Amino acid sequence: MRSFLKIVAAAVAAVAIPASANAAILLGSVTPGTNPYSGPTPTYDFETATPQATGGLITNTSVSGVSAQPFGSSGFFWTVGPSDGTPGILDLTSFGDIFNVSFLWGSVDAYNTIEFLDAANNVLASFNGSNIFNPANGNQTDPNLNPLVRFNVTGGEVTSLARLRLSSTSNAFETDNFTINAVPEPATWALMLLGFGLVGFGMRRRHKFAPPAFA
Ligand SMILES: [Ca+2]
Ligand SMILES: [Ca+2]
Repeated sequence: MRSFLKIVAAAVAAVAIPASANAAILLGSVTPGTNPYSGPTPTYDFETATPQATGGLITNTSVSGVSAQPFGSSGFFWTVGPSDGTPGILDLTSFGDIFNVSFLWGSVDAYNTIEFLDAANNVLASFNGSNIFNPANGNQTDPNLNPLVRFNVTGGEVTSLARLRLSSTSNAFETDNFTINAVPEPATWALMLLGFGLVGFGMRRRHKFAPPAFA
């Protein structure tokens, strides 16, 4: 049991990454989109109720001049803009440490903005469509303008990132297939460690009360 506790202590120490002076949220990669989508298995594909996403509109219908389903997206997608509502918020507080976030950004426009916020709505990082591709002209079929974008989270932002805020001053900022690479929040960790502890205790008990062997 003592060695088990040592392992748990080491694991907890490994998870507790100290804040870095270079803490940042950086654009990690922009991968031209494919049809059908071929990125990581999404955390949120909007095919079921997604209460984590508020504002904007979750729809499966493109509307000319308002919003277009991202190239490679299937079913429902999330659109943010003057016609559908802006901003849109994706709540990430059910996650603990977050290491990266990726999603399908459809018909990238220069006037699309994504902000990474902490729990007090301080802006940790901000990117617009021109940071993704130039010219960001909203083309609805060009893979370069319908890419899988991935943002890497480092340092203290790993723990402080609480939500995404998508906004667009014209129609529209369309997305699908958000993938959140994270570990469970601390309360969930505590439950998991308790579970491991109970398993270990059960194994000890079984060992202790094993019937004596006769030779
Ligand atoms: Ca979808
Ligand atoms: Ca667009």
